Amino acid sequence: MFKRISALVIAGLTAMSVTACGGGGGGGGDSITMGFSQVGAESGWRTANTKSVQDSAKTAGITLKFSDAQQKQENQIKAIRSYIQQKVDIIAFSPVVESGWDTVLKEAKDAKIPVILTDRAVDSKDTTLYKTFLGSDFVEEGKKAGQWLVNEYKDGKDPVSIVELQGTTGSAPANDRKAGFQEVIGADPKFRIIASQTGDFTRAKGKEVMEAFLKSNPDIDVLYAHNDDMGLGAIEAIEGAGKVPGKDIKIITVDAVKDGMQALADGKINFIVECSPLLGPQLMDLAKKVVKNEQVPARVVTEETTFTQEQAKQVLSSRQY
Ligand code: GYE
Repeated sequence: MFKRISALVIAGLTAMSVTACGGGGGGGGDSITMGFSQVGAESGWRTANTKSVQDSAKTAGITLKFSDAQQKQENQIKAIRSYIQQKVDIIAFSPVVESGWDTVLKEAKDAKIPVILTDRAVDSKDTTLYKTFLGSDFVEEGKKAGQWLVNEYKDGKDPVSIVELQGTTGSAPANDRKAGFQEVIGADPKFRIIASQTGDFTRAKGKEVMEAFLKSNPDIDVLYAHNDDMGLGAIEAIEGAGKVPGKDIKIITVDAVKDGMQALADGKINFIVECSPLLGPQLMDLAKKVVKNEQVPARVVTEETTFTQEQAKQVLSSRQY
């Protein structure tokens, strides 16, 4: 819609919208409407991500239409179709799984509504279906988790039995965090993944699956959980089984949300790979550029670090999420 209006009308509209909302926003009053389809509210990471998107839309003066898909692709497709119908200026979404987006993305393209992928990727061959992808490098995160483990056991020759709690089946972070980890630990046959199952990125599922792992495998050395929430659920299961998390079973997780960092500082988790949910400000900047038809990079990677128990103690009080 935005592009079809002449510059004069845009100037008029801008003046109107600035008056209409009392001149607030502070983002230059571009009068952009963004339709955002969020994955769900499955984890602490997601809650922080939603807040970041909502807060920065406000700051940027972008009108946000927000919907929560409750981890269901069909709900996201419905939301995107409704944004197309409403003729929003731009659509941003975090695809719950990687596959199956071509049809709806083609519909957006035909309607000349640009799309930005945020947080998670799609596996569409046609990369003209979206303008850019903003988010973490999940393979790299998996590698960092693997590198910590390799280093931790560098002097030992005994087999190391690992259980893995995967994220949502078919999601980019689950696929990539598994692949990156596997690539690094695969170089040494002493590392054995003895069980690997999805915990859907939630605490409840993480606990439930870990309970089952503990029942069928008496000698687990390490848990690799694709996010903090599943790791936190698993800690409850481990304690429930009379074992000491962080000691009897070493735990590596991804995200570094406050609760995860607290457990790390308390010695219950051993290592966390950071994944930043604070994508909102960059998303709004990209959206403004895309709507103005300015060039944006095809891929924007979030900068991230890792935390040991000592590092967690130092930064815990200043953690934003
Ligand atoms: O790690 C997990 C969340 O897509 C990076 O989704 C995100 C992941 C995050 O549920 O906690």
